Amino acid sequence: NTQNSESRGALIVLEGLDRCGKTSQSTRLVNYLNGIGHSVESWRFPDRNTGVGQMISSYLSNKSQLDDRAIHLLFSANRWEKRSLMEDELKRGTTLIVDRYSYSGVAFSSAKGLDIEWCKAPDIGLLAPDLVIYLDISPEEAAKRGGYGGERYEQREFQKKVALFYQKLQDPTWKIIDAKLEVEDVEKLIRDMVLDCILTCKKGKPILKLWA
Ligand code: FDM
Repeated sequence: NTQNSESRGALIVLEGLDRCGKTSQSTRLVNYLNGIGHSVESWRFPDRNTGVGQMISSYLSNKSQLDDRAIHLLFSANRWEKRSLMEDELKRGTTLIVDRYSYSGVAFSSAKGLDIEWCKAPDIGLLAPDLVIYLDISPEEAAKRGGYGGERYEQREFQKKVALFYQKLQDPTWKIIDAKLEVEDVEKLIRDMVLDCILTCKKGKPILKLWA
């Protein structure tokens, strides 16, 4: 095994309001990185494939009702159940491009009126992202993009509140991109940030813990 123990992959998270373009940007990014020979995987939270994920999915599609705190903890558990696999992949040198993470967890639950510190607590100690790319779009602009789907939370007034809580979560690992730019321009900005981050991680930047 010639893999240098320091040559790890990067944990990169894409965040933003519904319809900011993060899912299509994440697909483009993964294709690009694959094409230039990087070891990369596309991830997303919630991961609806686990038992916990199925409970979350049923809640989001309004097929079940859950207490606000209970669903918050399920979203967090859904990240914890993937934590060690994520760490293994990073140590193996794989870069993970993750569509939503703890910031969604805290922003969406806080927007319902739960205390922000209470919301952060269960995610303390998860793997900290090396880079968070926030695709910045106003709730008004997002709503213009063909309307929202039928899932819970896909409503304009609620998205406005979510945007305010995202702002409170910004830290030095965040890079903010204007999501109203042309798709290709957003893509180019993301590529440059990501390549830079991958290099820093390769050079031995340690894996840190979130909000610790
Ligand atoms: N969401 C997502 C949360 O409320 N908490 C979380 O921890 C996460 C990861 O779930 F409305 C919300 C955000 C969104 C919904 O997300 C489902 P996708 O990206 O549409 O699957």
